[in-house]
Amino acid sequence: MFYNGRLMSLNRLIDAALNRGGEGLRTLEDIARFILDDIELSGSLKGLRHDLRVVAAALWPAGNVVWSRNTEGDVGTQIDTPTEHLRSSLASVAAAATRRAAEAIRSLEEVAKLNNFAAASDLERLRYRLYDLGASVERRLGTGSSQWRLCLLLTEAACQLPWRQVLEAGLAGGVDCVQVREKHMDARSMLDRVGEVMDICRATGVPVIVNDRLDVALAAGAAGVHLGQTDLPIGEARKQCGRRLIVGLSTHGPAEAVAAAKAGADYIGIGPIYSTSTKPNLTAAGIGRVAETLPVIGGLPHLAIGGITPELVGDLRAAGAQGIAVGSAICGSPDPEGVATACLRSQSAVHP
Ligand code: 3NM
Repeated sequence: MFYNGRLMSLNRLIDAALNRGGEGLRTLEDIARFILDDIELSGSLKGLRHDLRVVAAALWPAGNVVWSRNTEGDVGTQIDTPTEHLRSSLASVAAAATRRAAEAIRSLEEVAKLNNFAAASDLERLRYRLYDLGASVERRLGTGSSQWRLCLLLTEAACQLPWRQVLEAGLAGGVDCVQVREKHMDARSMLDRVGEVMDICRATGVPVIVNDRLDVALAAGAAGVHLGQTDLPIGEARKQCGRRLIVGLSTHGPAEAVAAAKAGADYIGIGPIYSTSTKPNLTAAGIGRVAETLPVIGGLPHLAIGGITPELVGDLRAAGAQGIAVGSAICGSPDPEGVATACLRSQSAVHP
């Protein structure tokens, strides 16, 4: 065995790539194991980590590789990218871990081509396995839609005060999601409006969802889009936005709710619970709509919707609703903050 400068450098590359690959895989494995509680998925990731080690050990004896380690002399340890420390959700942590491991395996693959083409193909297969497993972890995590407690449906025409004031008051009152719902705005105005709403929400971390308009949600970089039953089907929307957006769907009864869950909705609206001037053509289903829907959606995040006022929240909570979406009661009030606070207080009063 001889060591010249070039071989040492190659060993350093292999050592660094193996470490990076192992770290990425370990991150995915830990998410599958501790967050998702998915033994099968974490087992598959562990198997992949093991197989990577086996292929690498046959190609490059571990002793030589570690012997060449030179962290202090590694120029790469000083390179930082602006996004390296920013992760907006666990799904983006998983995506970054997949990327990291895939890049590492790709480096090893290229180097393996120097002397062992069969091993390079083995590494390529491992990389494809990684893509599938990484995608499974991301799918299982969803896009980060959580179970919101109070979503403000923001419509300018429904506001008694200027809409910005309503939004700020709603946020002060504890709204944890905002849906921009402007049915009659053209795309350009909608894009501007969503951008302004996002600016106001930014400091609070409250996500902004765009009603109906997938194109506007994507262009604005919003957190999500809320679709109705006659809008694009979820599968079609996903073709355009992948897991970049939270995708919510309005449902009116258990059958639509089950279909929404199967189609991969991140959350659903359950409505209309009470009659509402916001959607006068819909017949109120009553509190039973919540009771009949929750058992069939397997814990999917949801928002009860339709004519909800603070006085009605206690009943909804008692029926099991974890979250509500409120439009006219907040927008139409001279005290939007007070209404939002009262809604949240009623939720907590029933189920502390
Ligand atoms: N969707 P408000 S009910 C926008 O059942 C909307 O899908 C509904 O607003 C549905 O709080 C509804 O003003 C109106 O009644 C909700």
